[in-house]
Amino acid sequence: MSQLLSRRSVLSSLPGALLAGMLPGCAGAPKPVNSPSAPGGLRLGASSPFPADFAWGVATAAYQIEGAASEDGRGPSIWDKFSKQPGATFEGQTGDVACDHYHRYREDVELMRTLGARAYRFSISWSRVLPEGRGQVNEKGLDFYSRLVDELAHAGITPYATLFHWDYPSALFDKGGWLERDTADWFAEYASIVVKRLGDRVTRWMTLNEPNVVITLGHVRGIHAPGLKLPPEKAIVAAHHFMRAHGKAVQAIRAAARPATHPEVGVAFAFAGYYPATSSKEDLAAAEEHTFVSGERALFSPAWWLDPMLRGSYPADGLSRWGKALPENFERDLDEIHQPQEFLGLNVYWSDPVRRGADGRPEELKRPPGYPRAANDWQPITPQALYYAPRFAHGRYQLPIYIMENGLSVRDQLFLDGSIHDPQRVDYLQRALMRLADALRDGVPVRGYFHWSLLDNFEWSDGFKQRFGLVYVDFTSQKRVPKDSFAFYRDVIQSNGARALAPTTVAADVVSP
Ligand code: BGP
Repeated sequence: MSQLLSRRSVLSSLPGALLAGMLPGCAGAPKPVNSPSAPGGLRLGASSPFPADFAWGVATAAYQIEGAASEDGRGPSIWDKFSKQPGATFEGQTGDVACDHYHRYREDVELMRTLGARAYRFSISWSRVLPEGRGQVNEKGLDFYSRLVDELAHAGITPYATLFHWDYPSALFDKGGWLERDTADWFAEYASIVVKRLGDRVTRWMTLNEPNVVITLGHVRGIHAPGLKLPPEKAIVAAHHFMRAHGKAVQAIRAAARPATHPEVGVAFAFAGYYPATSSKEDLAAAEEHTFVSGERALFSPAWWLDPMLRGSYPADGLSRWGKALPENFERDLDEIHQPQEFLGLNVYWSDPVRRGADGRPEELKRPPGYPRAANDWQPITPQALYYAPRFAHGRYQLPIYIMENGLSVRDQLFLDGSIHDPQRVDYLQRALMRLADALRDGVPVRGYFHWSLLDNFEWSDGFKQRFGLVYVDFTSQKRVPKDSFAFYRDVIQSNGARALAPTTVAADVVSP
């Protein structure tokens, strides 16, 4: 079942209670809108607003690229187990070998050096470091990350490390996983071990990647590991523990890091916000308001997760719907969850149009038939998300923003001339960066952009079917071939963004706003 269900169809297939009030209210065709500072149509020679120290980067995650699943003492994670269940992933594919990055990391760092990447976001496999999730440390596992970090230093690339990118240790899942309150302490212990070993060279840390996706797809819909189909009331408890794990890990990172290294800590959140259907002030306000509604869709919504972490309280609308499901005395945990962070990481792939409805409430709109989409179907082509997500997130949380993931799945193939031509990705990347530039021009402090992904990789329940890389990977030979988008992004980085804003005729209306 699972691989046929697109992961982003999540919102339309949640259980009844979560679904109510979430479907598009109307099929009215929205008028094209342009971002406030950048009218569509012809753009000529816009100047680059990207700061000189902008973190131009690429992103990956451990289980999706490393392989070496049972080598050098690594313990199993829930993804090792889940991907081996019949029907769980596309064609039964697993991350056992993936991109074999564990053995080829030097080659991959060299690719990044050629790209001119200034920063690399990768994740650490918890069960490679602690095969049982806690207790005995696997030094060989830590050594791998230490070698990787040294290699990055040689190449002049700044490491941005994520401590948890979905591969929860199986041994701890057997002890209750995110439903168990102690999971927060287990995670903080692990964070401390990693930071003690790598913190002399790694100073940018993310606690969690997309906890809202883990809970929604892995604990409610069962299409991601661990494959649970919990009632939403239980998932609310698991989400609360996730937030406590975040808070405790932030404290553990700061305690384990040497203060002189000035560690910066944040979270990477799947930020699926909304954009205004027209350029009217009313629609802009409706889109912003709707982005932070939690209520019925609490488990996926930014406010449900980020308000406790960054403002110290659950949002009122979500609380009135789900308050009874929260653990007793949950208020006592809020100080622990609410920790100072240096930045907010957003993973931005798409967003939906909203206008101010006739009844004064925000109203979601359907897209016109034939609206362009990525190869994975869940991602409509909406580069304007790169303007509105950082703008709205910064407006509410007042933190510097990083785009920690953004990219496009394309049906890439090797052409007769030996190259991988991926004009869709090049076009998308340019449009996305133009919108991000608009956000910077409008004063949003965006500190970096990480393209998902460096390499084609194991895309969770879609296996190797979805290709997101700037580098094509032949999964039989493990040969890497940089795509046309690699060369484009290299030029973008070299020109500090100017290449993406170079004189171009933009058919803004092709993808509406
Ligand atoms: C994000 C994940 C990434 C990556 C990306 C692409 O949600 O953080 O790990 O997988 O999405 O999406 P998918 O793998 O669903 O195609």
